[in-house]
Amino acid sequence: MAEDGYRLWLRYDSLPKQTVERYRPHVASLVVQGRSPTLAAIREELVAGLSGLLGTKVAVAADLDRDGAIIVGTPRSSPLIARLRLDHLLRALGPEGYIIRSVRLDGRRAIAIASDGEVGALYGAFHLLRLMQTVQPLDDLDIVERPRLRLRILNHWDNLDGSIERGYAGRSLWNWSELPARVDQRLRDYARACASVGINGSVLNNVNADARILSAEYLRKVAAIADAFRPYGVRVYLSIRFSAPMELGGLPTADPLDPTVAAWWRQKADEIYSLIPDFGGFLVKADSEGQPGPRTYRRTHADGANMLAAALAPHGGVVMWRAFVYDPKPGYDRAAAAYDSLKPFDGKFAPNVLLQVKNGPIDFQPREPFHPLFGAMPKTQLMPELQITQEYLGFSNHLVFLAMMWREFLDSDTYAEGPGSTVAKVIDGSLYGQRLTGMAGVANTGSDRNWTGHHFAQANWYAFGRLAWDPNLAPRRIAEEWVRMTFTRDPATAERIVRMMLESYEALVDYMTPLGLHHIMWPGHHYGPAPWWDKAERPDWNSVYYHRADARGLGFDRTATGSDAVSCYNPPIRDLFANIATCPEKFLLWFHHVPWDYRLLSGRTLWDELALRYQRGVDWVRAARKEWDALADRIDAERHAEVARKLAIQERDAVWWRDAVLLYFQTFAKRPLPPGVERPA
Ligand code: GCW
Repeated sequence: MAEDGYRLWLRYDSLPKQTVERYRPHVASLVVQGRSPTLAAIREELVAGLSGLLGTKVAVAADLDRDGAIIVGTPRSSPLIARLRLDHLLRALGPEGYIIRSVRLDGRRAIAIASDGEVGALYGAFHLLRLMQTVQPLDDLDIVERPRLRLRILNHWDNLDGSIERGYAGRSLWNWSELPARVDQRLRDYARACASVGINGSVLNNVNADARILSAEYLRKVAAIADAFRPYGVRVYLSIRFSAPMELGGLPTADPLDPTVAAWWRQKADEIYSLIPDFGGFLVKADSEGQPGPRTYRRTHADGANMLAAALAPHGGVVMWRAFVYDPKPGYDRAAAAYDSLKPFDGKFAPNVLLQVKNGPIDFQPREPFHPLFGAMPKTQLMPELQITQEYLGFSNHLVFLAMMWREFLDSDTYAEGPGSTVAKVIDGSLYGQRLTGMAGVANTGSDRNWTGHHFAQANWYAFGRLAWDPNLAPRRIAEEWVRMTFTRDPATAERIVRMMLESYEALVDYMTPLGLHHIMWPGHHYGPAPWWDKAERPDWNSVYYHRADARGLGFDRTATGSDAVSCYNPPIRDLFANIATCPEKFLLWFHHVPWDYRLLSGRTLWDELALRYQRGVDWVRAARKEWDALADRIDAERHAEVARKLAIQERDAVWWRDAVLLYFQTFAKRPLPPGVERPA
């Protein structure tokens, strides 16, 4: 089999002989009673997985006829599962939760995978396969799982012409011209991959939405995709264009308080649900970067969101209203813009609305402090939006394991209700009892054979799913699982790759935007450095707006002497950020304009430290290349070579970043590069 990466982490290549011997008594047959598309998917996955891993075809039985069966299902689908009397517990875990337990039935040993819902049973099946793929013991299993967040959703920024905004792995997976007549097999594999990590929703189209997605013609295509995803528990959602009633419906207005507009949306919702009974809902980018919205009619975000929510509510759909709004006005700081526009609406959104907020207040930078809205809207259902695709992080050319960034974000303490009010607790409902919870990730998938362009970018798709399932998971654990499933089961080799992944995030921050720098990428495409950029149509699309370098120093003063955006945070974190002496150095230039000779914790001046960080980033990439080269005989040749070629690009880019940024800032700092920092060639 060509190792082209198509199988992602769902590679079921045979285990070493000893392991097979150990597993065989536990996996003698498979009993999935009942009939439904999801039960069929469970059977298919387990037959492929178990047969592949054990190297012999697993027996499929109708009943418990021997020792060592795997029985899977719900109390309703499977009389065997019903006999375990787990109903009470299963109901408490919900239709997506599951139990995997070693049991005895009629004196026979078995492993039961039980859930109150068929999709939960499917998740349990993937969990069992993961145990085997990562060579865990199967004796005395007693696993109880349930997702901590309800909506675990990929956002595809896919356009109807097949291009993908910020997509670096080929074209869209949705072939609109073939649909609905032909549904690519790949869509099923996409849904399998999503289900294997618990992702249960997919927004198919770009938030910069084309109104035509809601036309009758496209809805039929969308319905065909929904049919393909349904067995795997992946619901379909759509991004809508707020002005669609005008563009599609021919109405003279899209005013959310106009009854004809509301009626148009209600009818549209009815039409959608008649085709897709389990349709998830709408994602909305309104009044942002030129997109239409309620503001045109002097209406508010709440007016807009609630009107759409009312259309979806009778069908159980939700509205994910994006908080990515930032309109320049005099004295404005983009880092406070969304906070200023949305905080006043806390408590004003309908029960089926979630406010979808990016992790940081600017825009998916390599490192940002958490978005202050997470500590400011106790009466609003907040849902973070993470970016899996690496718009500002080297596209699909750089190896960077994003779970590290997401962990930092989720662990951030908002202090909204005193210490320990972490973002994770805000969004999982434990702090405010938020009922509808969720997490969105802007997808990095495309038509490339390996789905994500870089083999290691698959790990970010995987990590997003795992963290949406459980926002408390440790990046190390996620990386270990993924590496063992995807690259190697050899513990020593796996450990070396895991270490690379865990270090990669800080290294990328070092060579791109250390010490709190941000948004100094090339304008438009956002690849590579352009700290000098000052020609954009809006000031806040210029690099110079963000770094504010001058003869005195570097960084954006967001304290009271500057924009005061720091006051969006709660005390004491606000005061910690606001004080240059206590501000974590990773956010120093985010909150402060710092003199070039200011001493950092290392005892070095800002200028020297900055230069050394860039060098450290470059050094890491060089070391990573060596480390990867040393693994050549442990990884299949094809994937090894492909990753090696990407690492070479990463080194080129790290050097480019270091040289461009340092040479540019040196024109202000007028200081020599410290020893240990290479002179640009
Ligand atoms: O990150 C920025 C991107 C835009 C994107 C926008 C958004 C979809 O540069 O391409 O548009 O954010 O999140 O709406």
